[in-house]
Amino acid sequence: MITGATAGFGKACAELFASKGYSLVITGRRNERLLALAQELAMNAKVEVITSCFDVCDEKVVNEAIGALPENVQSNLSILINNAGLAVGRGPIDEGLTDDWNRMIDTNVKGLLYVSRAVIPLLKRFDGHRQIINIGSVAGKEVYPGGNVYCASKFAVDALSKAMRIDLLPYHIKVSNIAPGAAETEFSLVRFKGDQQTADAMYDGFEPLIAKDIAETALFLATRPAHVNINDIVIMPAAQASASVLLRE
Ligand code: NDP
Ligand code: 8X3
Repeated sequence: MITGATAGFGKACAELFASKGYSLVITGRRNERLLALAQELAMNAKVEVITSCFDVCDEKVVNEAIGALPENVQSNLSILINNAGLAVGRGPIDEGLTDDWNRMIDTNVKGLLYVSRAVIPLLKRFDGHRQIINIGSVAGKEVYPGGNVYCASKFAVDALSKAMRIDLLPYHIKVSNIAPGAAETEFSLVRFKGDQQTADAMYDGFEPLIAKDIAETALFLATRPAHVNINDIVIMPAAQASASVLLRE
């Protein structure tokens, strides 16, 4: 199951995992994108693809959507990629908007929790490789100017990855955290509320990561031998040395 499969990392994960023969549950809020992707994957990769359209922020809807998955899917769910997330706004903390703060905390922290709690019982049922891959961020490792609440939400993902690894150890559920640096997806367009020029400027003068880089990382984590878990991986553009140090040429 991949949350946020309608764009960016989630979509690239869906494409790569399907190409390797994984059946998928793809989720997101934009149903037309989910349906188009499911059709494309089913045609090209010939795997079973189920779409489940829901907002991760809505606890009741999350529980209903996961509860409504077909029985054969519920009993065969082996990997959850907690990818759905966003930044909204970037600026000094005292100028922050409550609505932006709520959207980031509700999606990146509470949404990840709601989905995980609903899916973990299914992972426990699966007889085989069980794993949760959380998409954190370099913003969950270091803070940067104007990153405040987004960084806090990703620090929470980092903490939850560590906590899940402890709590789920008895159930042989591997837990991994991927912390990417700057990657060109729809992320900045969402962050800057549709301002394409500002979004594009984020990637000026250097070569950012692309979504496929993260999908390949997720696949690597999911295909380690049974006795190996990669706990945490920070993956950056070669031109980025830390959250706020970029070589723009
Ligand atoms: P995109 O904006 O391209 O994709 C985000 C995905 O999350 C979309 O599929 C969107 O689907 C989904 N999503 C957002 N909010 C919700 C919601 N409330 N309910 C369900 N799905 C939701 O961004 P990325 O692919 O870049 O981001 C993916 C993850 O990677 C995020 O957690 C982000 O914080 C993280 N990240 C991104 C980096 C970057 O530089 N791009 C770097 C480090 C981490 P829909 O709108 O259809 O609901
Ligand atoms: C997204 C990367 O550096 O814009 O998590 O916060 S950054």
